[in-house]
Amino acid sequence: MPHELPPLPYAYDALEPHIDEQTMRVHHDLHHAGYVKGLNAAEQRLLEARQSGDFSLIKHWSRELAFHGSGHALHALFWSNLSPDGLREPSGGLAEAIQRDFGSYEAAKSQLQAAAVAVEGSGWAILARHEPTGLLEILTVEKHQDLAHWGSVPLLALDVWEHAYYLKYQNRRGDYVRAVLNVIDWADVGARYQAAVG
Ligand code: MN3
Repeated sequence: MPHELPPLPYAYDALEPHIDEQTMRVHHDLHHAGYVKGLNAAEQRLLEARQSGDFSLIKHWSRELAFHGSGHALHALFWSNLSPDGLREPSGGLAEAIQRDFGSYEAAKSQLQAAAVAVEGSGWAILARHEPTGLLEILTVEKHQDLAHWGSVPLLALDVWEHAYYLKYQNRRGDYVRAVLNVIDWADVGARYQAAVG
Protein backbone atom coordinates (compact mmCIF):
# COMPACT_ATOMS: atom_id res chain seq x y z
CA MET A 1 0.00 0.00 0.00
CA PRO A 2 1.55 3.33 -0.99
CA HIS A 3 1.76 5.99 1.69
CA GLU A 4 -0.67 8.89 1.42
CA LEU A 5 -0.40 12.54 2.38
CA PRO A 6 -2.58 13.04 5.47
CA PRO A 7 -4.85 16.10 5.23
CA LEU A 8 -4.09 19.01 7.55
CA PRO A 9 -6.27 18.58 10.68
CA TYR A 10 -7.33 22.27 10.45
CA ALA A 11 -7.66 25.01 7.83
CA TYR A 12 -4.55 26.41 6.14
CA ASP A 13 -5.12 29.80 7.78
CA ALA A 14 -6.08 28.38 11.20
CA LEU A 15 -2.69 29.11 12.79
CA GLU A 16 -2.60 32.77 11.71
CA PRO A 17 -0.98 35.06 12.73
CA HIS A 18 1.70 32.74 14.15
CA ILE A 19 2.04 30.62 10.99
CA ASP A 20 0.74 32.20 7.79
CA GLU A 21 -1.59 30.53 5.29
CA GLN A 22 0.81 30.69 2.33
CA THR A 23 3.57 28.96 4.31
CA MET A 24 1.14 26.24 5.38
CA ARG A 25 -0.02 25.63 1.80
CA VAL A 26 3.52 25.38 0.42
CA HIS A 27 4.74 23.38 3.40
CA HIS A 28 1.94 20.80 3.45
CA ASP A 29 0.91 20.58 -0.21
CA LEU A 30 4.38 20.72 -1.77
CA HIS A 31 7.05 19.82 0.79
CA HIS A 32 5.21 17.14 2.77
CA ALA A 33 3.68 15.73 -0.42
CA GLY A 34 7.20 15.47 -1.83
CA TYR A 35 8.35 13.31 1.08
CA VAL A 36 5.39 10.97 0.62
CA LYS A 37 6.14 10.66 -3.09
CA GLY A 38 9.84 10.07 -2.39
CA LEU A 39 9.09 7.43 0.25
CA ASN A 40 6.79 5.53 -2.12
CA ALA A 41 9.42 5.68 -4.88
CA ALA A 42 12.14 4.37 -2.57
CA GLU A 43 9.98 1.47 -1.37
CA GLN A 44 9.04 0.61 -4.94
CA ARG A 45 12.66 0.61 -6.10
CA LEU A 46 13.72 -1.53 -3.12
CA LEU A 47 10.94 -4.00 -3.99
CA GLU A 48 12.21 -4.13 -7.59
CA ALA A 49 15.77 -4.67 -6.35
CA ARG A 50 14.67 -7.65 -4.25
CA GLN A 51 12.77 -9.09 -7.20
CA SER A 52 15.62 -8.68 -9.67
CA GLY A 53 18.45 -9.39 -7.25
CA ASP A 54 20.19 -6.24 -8.49
CA PHE A 55 21.29 -4.36 -5.37
CA SER A 56 23.77 -2.08 -7.13
CA LEU A 57 21.81 1.03 -6.03
CA ILE A 58 21.05 -0.20 -2.50
CA LYS A 59 22.96 2.65 -0.86
CA HIS A 60 21.08 5.29 -2.81
CA TRP A 61 17.59 3.87 -2.21
CA SER A 62 18.31 3.15 1.45
CA ARG A 63 19.27 6.81 1.91
CA GLU A 64 16.14 7.90 0.03
CA LEU A 65 14.04 5.67 2.28
CA ALA A 66 15.53 7.20 5.46
CA PHE A 67 15.29 10.79 4.18
CA HIS A 68 11.75 10.73 2.78
CA GLY A 69 10.37 8.30 5.36
CA SER A 70 11.65 10.42 8.24
CA GLY A 71 10.36 13.58 6.56
CA HIS A 72 6.91 12.04 6.14
CA ALA A 73 6.74 10.78 9.74
CA LEU A 74 7.93 14.02 11.35
CA HIS A 75 5.65 16.27 9.26
CA ALA A 76 2.63 14.14 10.16
CA LEU A 77 3.67 14.50 13.82
CA PHE A 78 4.27 18.25 13.46
CA TRP A 79 0.80 18.98 11.99
CA SER A 80 -0.81 16.93 14.75
CA ASN A 81 1.22 18.72 17.46
CA LEU A 82 -0.21 22.11 16.42
CA SER A 83 -3.73 23.41 16.84
CA PRO A 84 -5.50 26.77 16.77
CA ASP A 85 -7.34 25.97 19.99
CA GLY A 86 -5.29 23.30 21.77
CA LEU A 87 -4.18 22.84 25.37
CA ARG A 88 -1.43 25.45 25.88
CA GLU A 89 0.48 23.77 28.72
CA PRO A 90 1.25 20.11 29.46
CA SER A 91 -1.02 18.31 31.93
CA GLY A 92 -1.38 14.90 33.55
CA GLY A 93 1.34 12.28 33.15
CA LEU A 94 3.30 14.34 30.64
CA ALA A 95 3.39 17.33 32.98
CA GLU A 96 4.68 15.09 35.79
CA ALA A 97 7.35 13.58 33.52
CA ILE A 98 8.47 17.02 32.36
CA GLN A 99 8.75 18.15 36.00
CA ARG A 100 10.74 15.00 36.82
CA ASP A 101 13.15 15.13 33.88
CA PHE A 102 13.57 18.87 33.22
CA GLY A 103 12.80 20.44 36.61
CA SER A 104 9.85 22.49 35.35
CA TYR A 105 7.77 23.18 32.25
CA GLU A 106 9.44 26.59 31.91
CA ALA A 107 12.89 24.97 31.92
CA ALA A 108 11.81 22.39 29.33
CA LYS A 109 10.29 25.10 27.13
CA SER A 110 13.46 27.21 27.38
CA GLN A 111 15.60 24.23 26.39
CA LEU A 112 13.25 23.35 23.51
CA GLN A 113 13.32 26.93 22.24
CA ALA A 114 17.12 27.17 22.47
CA ALA A 115 17.52 23.79 20.80
CA ALA A 116 15.22 24.78 17.92
CA VAL A 117 17.15 28.00 17.31
CA ALA A 118 20.51 26.19 17.50
CA VAL A 119 19.82 23.38 14.98
CA GLU A 120 22.54 23.64 12.34
CA GLY A 121 21.06 24.16 8.89
CA SER A 122 17.81 22.28 8.21
CA GLY A 123 16.31 20.13 10.91
CA TRP A 124 14.03 19.68 13.88
CA ALA A 125 13.88 20.14 17.62
CA ILE A 126 12.20 17.05 19.07
CA LEU A 127 10.82 16.20 22.48
CA ALA A 128 11.13 12.43 22.77
CA ARG A 129 10.73 9.61 25.27
CA HIS A 130 13.72 7.28 25.37
CA GLU A 131 12.20 3.81 25.62
CA PRO A 132 15.04 1.93 27.36
CA THR A 133 15.08 4.41 30.28
CA GLY A 134 11.62 5.99 30.09
CA LEU A 135 13.22 9.45 30.31
CA LEU A 136 12.19 12.50 28.30
CA GLU A 137 14.84 14.27 26.22
CA ILE A 138 15.12 17.07 23.68
CA LEU A 139 17.01 16.30 20.47
CA THR A 140 18.26 18.54 17.67
CA VAL A 141 17.97 16.43 14.53
CA GLU A 142 19.69 17.59 11.33
CA LYS A 143 17.76 17.06 8.12
CA HIS A 144 15.38 14.30 9.34
CA GLN A 145 17.61 11.34 9.78
CA ASP A 146 20.88 12.61 11.25
CA LEU A 147 21.54 12.73 15.02
CA ALA A 148 18.40 10.73 15.74
CA HIS A 149 18.55 8.67 18.93
CA TRP A 150 17.63 5.03 18.44
CA GLY A 151 15.04 3.87 20.93
CA SER A 152 13.43 7.28 21.32
CA VAL A 153 9.78 7.90 20.47
CA PRO A 154 9.16 11.45 19.19
CA LEU A 155 6.31 13.21 21.02
CA LEU A 156 6.67 16.77 19.73
CA ALA A 157 8.50 17.92 16.60
CA LEU A 158 9.29 21.54 15.75
CA ASP A 159 10.17 22.05 12.09
CA VAL A 160 13.03 24.54 11.70
CA TRP A 161 13.74 24.00 8.00
CA GLU A 162 13.70 27.37 6.24
CA HIS A 163 10.58 26.34 4.27
CA ALA A 164 8.71 26.29 7.60
CA TYR A 165 9.18 30.03 8.21
CA TYR A 166 11.06 31.90 5.51
CA LEU A 167 8.07 33.48 3.72
CA LYS A 168 6.94 35.26 6.88
CA TYR A 169 10.01 35.39 9.13
CA GLN A 170 12.93 35.34 6.63
CA ASN A 171 16.10 34.68 8.65
CA ARG A 172 14.47 35.39 12.03
CA ARG A 173 14.22 31.78 13.17
CA GLY A 174 13.97 32.84 16.82
CA ASP A 175 10.81 34.85 16.10
CA TYR A 176 9.29 31.85 14.29
CA VAL A 177 10.18 29.47 17.13
CA ARG A 178 8.53 31.76 19.70
CA ALA A 179 5.45 31.96 17.44
CA VAL A 180 5.10 28.23 16.80
CA LEU A 181 5.40 27.55 20.54
CA ASN A 182 2.18 29.58 20.92
CA VAL A 183 0.20 27.05 18.89
CA ILE A 184 1.41 23.76 20.38
CA ASP A 185 -1.43 21.46 21.42
CA TRP A 186 -0.09 19.85 24.60
CA ALA A 187 -3.13 17.55 24.71
CA ASP A 188 -1.79 15.87 21.56
CA VAL A 189 1.72 15.64 23.02
CA GLY A 190 0.32 14.28 26.29
CA ALA A 191 -1.71 11.60 24.51
CA ARG A 192 1.42 10.50 22.63
CA TYR A 193 3.29 10.34 25.94
CA GLN A 194 0.60 8.15 27.52
CA ALA A 195 0.64 5.85 24.49
CA ALA A 196 4.44 5.53 24.78
CA VAL A 197 4.26 4.76 28.50
CA GLY A 198 1.64 2.10 27.74
MN1 MN3 B 1 9.04 20.94 6.86
